[in-house]
Amino acid sequence: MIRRYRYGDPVRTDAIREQVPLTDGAPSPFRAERTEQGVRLSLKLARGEIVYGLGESARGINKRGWVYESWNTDDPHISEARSSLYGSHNFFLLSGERTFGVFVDCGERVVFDVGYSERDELTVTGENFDLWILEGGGEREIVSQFRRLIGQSYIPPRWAFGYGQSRWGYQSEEDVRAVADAYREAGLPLDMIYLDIDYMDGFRDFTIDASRFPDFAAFVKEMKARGIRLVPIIDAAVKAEEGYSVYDEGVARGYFCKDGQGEPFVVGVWPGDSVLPDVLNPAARAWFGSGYKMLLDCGIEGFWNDMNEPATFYGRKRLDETLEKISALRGGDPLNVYRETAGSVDALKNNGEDYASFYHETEEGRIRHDRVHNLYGYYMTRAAAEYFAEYAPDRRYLLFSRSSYIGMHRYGGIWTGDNASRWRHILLNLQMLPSLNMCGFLFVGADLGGFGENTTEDLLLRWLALGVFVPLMRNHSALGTREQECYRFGSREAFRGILRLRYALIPYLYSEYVKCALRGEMLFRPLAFDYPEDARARGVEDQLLFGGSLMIAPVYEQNASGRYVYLPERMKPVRLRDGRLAEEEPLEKGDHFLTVPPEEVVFFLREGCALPLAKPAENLESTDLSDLDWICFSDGAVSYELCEDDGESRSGVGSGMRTVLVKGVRT
Ligand code: MIG
Repeated sequence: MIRRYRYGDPVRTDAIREQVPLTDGAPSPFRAERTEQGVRLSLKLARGEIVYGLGESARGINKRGWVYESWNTDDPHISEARSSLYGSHNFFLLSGERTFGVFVDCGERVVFDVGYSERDELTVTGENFDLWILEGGGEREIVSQFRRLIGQSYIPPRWAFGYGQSRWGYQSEEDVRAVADAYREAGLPLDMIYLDIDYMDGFRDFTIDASRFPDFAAFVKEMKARGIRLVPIIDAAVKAEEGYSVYDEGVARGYFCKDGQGEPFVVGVWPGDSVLPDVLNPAARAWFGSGYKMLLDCGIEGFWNDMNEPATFYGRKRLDETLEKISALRGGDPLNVYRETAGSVDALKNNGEDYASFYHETEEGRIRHDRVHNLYGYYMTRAAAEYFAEYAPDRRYLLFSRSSYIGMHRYGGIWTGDNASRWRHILLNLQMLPSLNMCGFLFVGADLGGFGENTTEDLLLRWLALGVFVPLMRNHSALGTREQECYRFGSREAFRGILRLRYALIPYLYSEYVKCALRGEMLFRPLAFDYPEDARARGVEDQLLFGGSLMIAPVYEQNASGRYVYLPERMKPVRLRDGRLAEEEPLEKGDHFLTVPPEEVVFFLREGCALPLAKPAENLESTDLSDLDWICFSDGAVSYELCEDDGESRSGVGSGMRTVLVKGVRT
């Protein structure tokens, strides 16, 4: 059962695919009231009730005990203290005596106080929004209902499930070749190398620095011949510079966001003074999307969209005013000068008043940015996806974004932004997975090894041991941090074993992914979704069900020799040791301590289930998907639904479903 209520006058988001008439009256079980902060919905939380959801946000799988604010923000200091990250995913699910889903649909600021101000109260505060309440069935049914409403999740080409190496700082062809060579020499599989902003000419979108990449198309071809695809970054802001064709064209057609006087609003990002393509304007969106052509023509098949919160280092007007203010301070009390200067310079970044000073030309008319702020990354990514569909209608492209909103899950995936090389961030990575899946985002991943700060070998091994199960598997790090390509470390064999495990898992990962996308299901589920009667399972925050057959329980603590795992039923451990997968004796329902050195990976096969495995290979192309091995946990025959589509056409998605009967032998 679905109810929709409207508060204020929300701008259309295009998150929802199906229209449902508005309901009148009180939105039970919420109490709705007008407060100074806006419309406030509230309800009492019962003891033991769980609040799942909110996509990309900090804290646990259960969101209780914190306050979350939907306001897409570029701030690289991710921690549990944060309320806003890069995306806004306003769907949550209450689970307990009552089970229902809630979606707060709007592109402006919304605050979710989930037992922060009052431990037993949940409040949602916003100004203009559609409120959706979904009831009927358990957690999985409600999620599927929601997923039907928001439409089918993006399905990337199969090669996008390979392993990719990235780093902010690869400057040239030579740098990229060196990475490819080192991976090959070390016998480590690799499918992608990502290009960060340095490949561009002066950080100008849709350009290539010819001094570092003299023949880009030839280079793309050369790498592809080695089985490696290059995946360039695209930044949201466009350099404001006369003579640069993207800028000139956009200005001539009025396709950049404008200030109150109708002039392009100037902000600072990597290229210096820049302007923001008005991706909420359909014509401007089509135009910006067509910019990707230049790279597609060079043979590029995948992109990552960055800085699309949109991130701003400064608003140009505010920068000028701030400089004047600072000069006027000269000669004053030094401590005061310092404080005022530091404060006002700091306030330039992602400034809220700047976000309230420029406008979009949408189908609904001229709209101030802060009313649609959380939609910008979504529409930038949609611009690319819509163009790809024009460029090559039946082809799948790899596409993921930093900023997002529900609805974007139909067009691309996301990476979860600038995490750091900290142990806690492995757990955060795990805890976000089910929340993101609920909101439709299946193609997701975190920067493995950590983006900021210096990684260590054991941290990277442990993080990869989670990453092998996650659709977007990318090792990425920031300029100036310790280099963290897998070949930089001593445990060659261990890295090789873990990366090859990824390739062995591709038939399973890909099949489960496609099924979840087509059927509106979650690839990663909290234990309680499958074992609703199990009180222990409801409290587990560091294990997940992965597809239909597996449960994962990675080690995420430094120096741990292993970990306790809770089994909600009898399961069979499968262990990667010395580069080989081995089945272990089944373990009974309950708590078990498993010893897992950093060189090993352990996961669990559910009873009555089968796991298809490819022979480990050097990359996806050389992985033989027709010659599978099977691990089963059953006395008799088990069936498994394998997806064997062509992996690259859009029309072929799902056509390759085949049910395989495998004979199990109970160990
Ligand atoms: O202001 O392009 O999250 O992945 O390496 C930093 C440089 C800009 C932020 C992205 C990160 C990327 C970095 N970018």
